[in-house]
Amino acid sequence: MPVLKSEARRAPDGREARKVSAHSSEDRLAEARGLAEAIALDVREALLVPLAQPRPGTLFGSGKVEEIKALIEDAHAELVIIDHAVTPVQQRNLEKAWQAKVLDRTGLILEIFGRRARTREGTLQVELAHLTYQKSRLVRSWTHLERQRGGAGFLGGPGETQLELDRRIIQDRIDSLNVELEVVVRTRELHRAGRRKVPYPVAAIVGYTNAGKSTLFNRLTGADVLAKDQVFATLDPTMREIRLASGRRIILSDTVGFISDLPTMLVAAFRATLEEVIAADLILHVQDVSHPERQAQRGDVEHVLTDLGVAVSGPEAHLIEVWNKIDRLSEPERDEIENAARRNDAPPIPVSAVTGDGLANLLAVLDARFSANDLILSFVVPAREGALVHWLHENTEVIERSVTEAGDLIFRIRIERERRSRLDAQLRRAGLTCSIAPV
Ligand SMILES: Nc1nc2c(ncn2[C@@H]2O[C@H](COP(=O)(O)OP(=O)(O)OP(=O)(O)O)[C@@H](O)[C@H]2O)c(=O)[nH]1
Ligand SMILES: [Mg+2]
Repeated sequence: MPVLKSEARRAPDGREARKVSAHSSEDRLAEARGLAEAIALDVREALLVPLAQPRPGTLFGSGKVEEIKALIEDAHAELVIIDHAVTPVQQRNLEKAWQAKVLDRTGLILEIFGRRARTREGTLQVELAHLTYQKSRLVRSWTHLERQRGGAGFLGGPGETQLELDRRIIQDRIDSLNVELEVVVRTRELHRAGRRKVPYPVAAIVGYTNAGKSTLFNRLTGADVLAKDQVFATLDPTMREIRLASGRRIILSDTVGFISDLPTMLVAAFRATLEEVIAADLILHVQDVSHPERQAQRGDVEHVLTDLGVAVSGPEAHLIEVWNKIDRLSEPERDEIENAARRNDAPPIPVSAVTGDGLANLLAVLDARFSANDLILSFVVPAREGALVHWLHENTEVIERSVTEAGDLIFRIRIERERRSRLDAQLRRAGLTCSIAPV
């Protein structure tokens, strides 16, 4: 199955493309191959097709269409992936000319996400993105090929069979999905609110797909999340609690990776998941520094974060860059990276999630960041103050609790500085005005 990478500087309908990708053509082609392989497609051929003047009807000129047709026949390919936007008209014409199914970048990414979704929320989000995509392409008509196949698998992703439904029916389904998603998200938020009763801050790991987010997550939490040399290995967010050297507990979260030209409908559909990231107290932006395209990948991630309203630089930013895979660098490259990290205003942290290099430093930085705001307090609570004892357990981190001879309780707790006044109010209510003594 050929993977084509067209190099058009203009969108297929002739409008100026929104931006020229910062990634090199070869890298984009390799990435497209990786995307195809992520859903176990057997890639027979992968080639770059220069595209000086995209044709509205067929994207490529007639000579190219013929040339590719020969390739498809030789390879017995059933599917052609074009790593570029393809209009519904172009798709239909090319499918007819080639007698093969044509998929563009957005279609392929949606397919991968469809296969990876595990949770109810993930499934709903992917279906929503699929339908939105299909709705925007409703003009297409169906070739005999697709009618014959159908069913599950590649041609039967969520909603694929609904392509022939009219816009209104698709819209109805989109509306009901949105309602269902809202319920799922609200339930999750309730859980989150429950979890946050003990106020552990959250650090969210984000980054380009395959940067090593899950490997780092596993290493730091002792979890066993799937980490694989494959794009979009992770789709659903996972959270785990870790305890730092100072005793400070935080929650680490691992989530879906980003990719260049992430389809907007996918970002929109995953908004609820990504909101976990936005709500995090700290973002760890994991980057594969051994990747030739690391700067372009970093730009892509920052672009998505900015779109989501997350400040990536400046005083507002609560983001730390984690420069991963330093074990893959040569000695001089590694020195260069470490020097560059030191020169930076908000110093990035070079690590290797595989060898464990730099992780102690990363944990120390997290500890300093999260514990800076903590107060550790000790005080005595009379045994009769059951409500106060309950409140302390729900709202602070109880480090130690012991009982005096008289049966009163000695508490040693950790609380964030900003919450001190709430604690004072609770103590006053119990008539314990000046019993606090920092330890
Ligand atoms: N050499 C080396 N390989 C690493 C390192 N960290 C991760 N990897 C490898 O990179 C590949 C991707 O790792 P993952 O942890 O799955 O990456 P991810 O960012 O979670 O990827 P997605 O969930 O697919 O977005 C795996 O083959 C890891 O073994 C590292 O520090 N050094
Ligand atoms: Mg992952």
